[in-house]
Amino acid sequence: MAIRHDWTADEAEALFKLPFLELLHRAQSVHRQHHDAGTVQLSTLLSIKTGGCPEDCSYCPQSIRYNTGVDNEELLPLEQVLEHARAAKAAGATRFCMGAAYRSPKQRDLEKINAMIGAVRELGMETCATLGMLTPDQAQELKAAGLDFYNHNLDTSAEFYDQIISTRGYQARLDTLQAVQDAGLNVCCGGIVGMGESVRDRASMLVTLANLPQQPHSVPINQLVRVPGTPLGEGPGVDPFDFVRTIAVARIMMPRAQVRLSAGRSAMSDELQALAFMAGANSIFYGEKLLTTGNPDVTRDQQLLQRLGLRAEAPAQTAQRLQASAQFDAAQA
Ligand code: SAM
Ligand code: DTB
Ligand code: SF4
Repeated sequence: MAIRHDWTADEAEALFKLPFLELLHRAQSVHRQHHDAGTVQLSTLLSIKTGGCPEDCSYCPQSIRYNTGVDNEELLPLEQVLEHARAAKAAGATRFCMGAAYRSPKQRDLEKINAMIGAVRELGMETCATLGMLTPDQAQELKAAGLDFYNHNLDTSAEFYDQIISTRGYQARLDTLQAVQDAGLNVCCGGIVGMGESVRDRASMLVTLANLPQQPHSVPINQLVRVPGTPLGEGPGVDPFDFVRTIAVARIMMPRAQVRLSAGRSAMSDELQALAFMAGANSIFYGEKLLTTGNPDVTRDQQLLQRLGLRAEAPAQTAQRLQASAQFDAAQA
């Protein structure tokens, strides 16, 4: 089935407005054409550089502008990062994602991070980093260091973006994504649900993602974690069905992507998470911590997968998936 890059916001919004079970059925059908519906990929996050970020993203506990109790820490030493990666691998994760609270990385930090990437890759895990905005040269450097994925979220629609962040524009996000794609890195890009955006905004963000020259390989759908002290620290929760709808529409519009049920799982029931898998999510963040906030513990997640008869993606499957996706990209180019 061809991948479409000509989605309109009206079409996407119409998907959001389908009766819930109809939408779920369509998403599950697309999911089964492109994926093994019994497998969920596990990614573990580590904040390698926490806090003190100069940006003003309204949702983020790591911005220096908000009083959230998150301290400004140094970049972690290589050995400490490796210890976390080894533990993540032993617990069953196949991807290790290193996050840094940067607007963009400085050259001397990038050199240290390159060494981390090389060492994590030697463990036989997929590597992912999220370090803020990149120049084309920096993206190529990360690729040469052995990076598999770069995470850089659009977070919301172009129309709503300036309500959430004032210190950078949407185009800067798109430019980094282009640099990442040009460097031959796999793109991990998604957004946050629950920041006060409209259904049209959710549709518009997914249209931007799906219509990129190459659709993202990974699409994290985060439910806003309200952190006290941030401008979005208080407010109503999102309707759980609307959250699941966002996953379903992402699945339909980006059939080959790994759609990740990302932040916010600690506040979700097992039944809601099962609905998200039904809607086509096939990846989760796995491990007790996201970057600064909590995540369900591993035994709880292992039990959840077992209760649902789902399997964690095995390392051999991970390698096959990466290879198949590289072949697909080459054929498309
Ligand atoms: N500084 C880099 C950047 O902004 O691209 C990388 C790290 S940043 C923390 C990565 C992503 O985490 C954000 O784009 C956002 O989607 C997500 N995130 C941050 N705080 C969140 C929150 N409170 N709830 C849900 N997602 C959040
Ligand atoms: C993504 O989309 N979500 C992750 C990861 N990419 C870097 C981060 C979620 C952060 C949640 C808030 C925190 O723990 O600080
Ligand atoms: Fe900084 Fe990233 Fe948080 Fe924005 S989301 S404040 S860029 S760490």
